[in-house]
Amino acid sequence: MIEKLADFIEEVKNFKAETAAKAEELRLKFLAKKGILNEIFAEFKNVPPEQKKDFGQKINTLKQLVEQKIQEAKERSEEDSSKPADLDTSLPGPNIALGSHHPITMVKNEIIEIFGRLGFTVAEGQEIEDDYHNFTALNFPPEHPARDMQDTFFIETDPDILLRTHTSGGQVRVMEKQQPPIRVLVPGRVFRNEAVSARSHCIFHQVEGLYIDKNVSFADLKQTLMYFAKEFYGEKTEIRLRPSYFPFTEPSAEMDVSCSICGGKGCAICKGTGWLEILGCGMVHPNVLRNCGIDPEVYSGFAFGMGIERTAMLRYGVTDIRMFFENDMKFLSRFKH
Ligand code: 2NM
Repeated sequence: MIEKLADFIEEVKNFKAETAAKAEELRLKFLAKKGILNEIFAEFKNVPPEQKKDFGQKINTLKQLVEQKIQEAKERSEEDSSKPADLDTSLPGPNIALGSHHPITMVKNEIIEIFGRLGFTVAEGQEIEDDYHNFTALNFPPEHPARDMQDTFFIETDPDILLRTHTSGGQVRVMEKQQPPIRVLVPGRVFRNEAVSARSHCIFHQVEGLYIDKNVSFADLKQTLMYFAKEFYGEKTEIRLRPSYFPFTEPSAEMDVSCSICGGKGCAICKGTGWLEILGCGMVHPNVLRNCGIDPEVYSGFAFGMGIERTAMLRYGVTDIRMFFENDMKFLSRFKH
């Protein structure tokens, strides 16, 4: 009997409770009511007195071994259910595909940020405008070519409603509501009835700015736009203004910056001129101020407008404006950082 007990101890020592089912088998075999341990206890009374001590110790050893194996199996199965056996938690995790801002959004935000430092806030305006806010209030004469079907998308059933051709209507709405001082940017999508090509699109984005207060002069306009140019294109950037014409400003100008690609020497991007045309600007026409309920005898102001696509094309070396509207993942992933 003593030898049999020693064999059981050896058996349990070598037993590997790999699964919960095998541990249960072990428990049933040894600890159940009709299990081996109870059988051996029953034998105890037949053991000769001089072997009783040794026998008793061996039963205890066997019982503890069985319980230990079952406990081990239980602990292992708890670990297994919380993590797969072959997971190496020291390895780096899988890459999570992150999106990125659209290049138009990035350029728009940078422009807003630069003018924000000068106290400009943002107004949204509306994409569907009426003739008054898009043209009439802005001093467009009744026969101006921009009012033509050829240039503007009108709502078919109502010739008074149109898709805005610039965001200036948003500035008109700010002026109508608020007396100067006014410092506001209106970014947004605009629409022109034009043929789509690599250089122009019928939908594009603009940021327009407006500054109105007492004694605002053309010198303020120049300094403000020079600050913007140096912040956006770099400290070495130079600006020049060429006379131009817009119905809503007088005088009007177009602003060039020294070519940031060649540093002004002349290259393919600036077509050998050393200059890039980036925005239109001018002093707000007195008629516009008057139309919006601001007294031009008391207040003056400047305004400017720039195309975001054109600015983004120069910044990122994009040669076809249509790429901004394609949602091509290969193109867009270039702007991840
Ligand atoms: C430009 C160029 C020059 C402009 C004018 C106004 C307003 F509402 F104040 F009259 N907003 N934007 C303006 C002036 C826009 O874009 C090339």
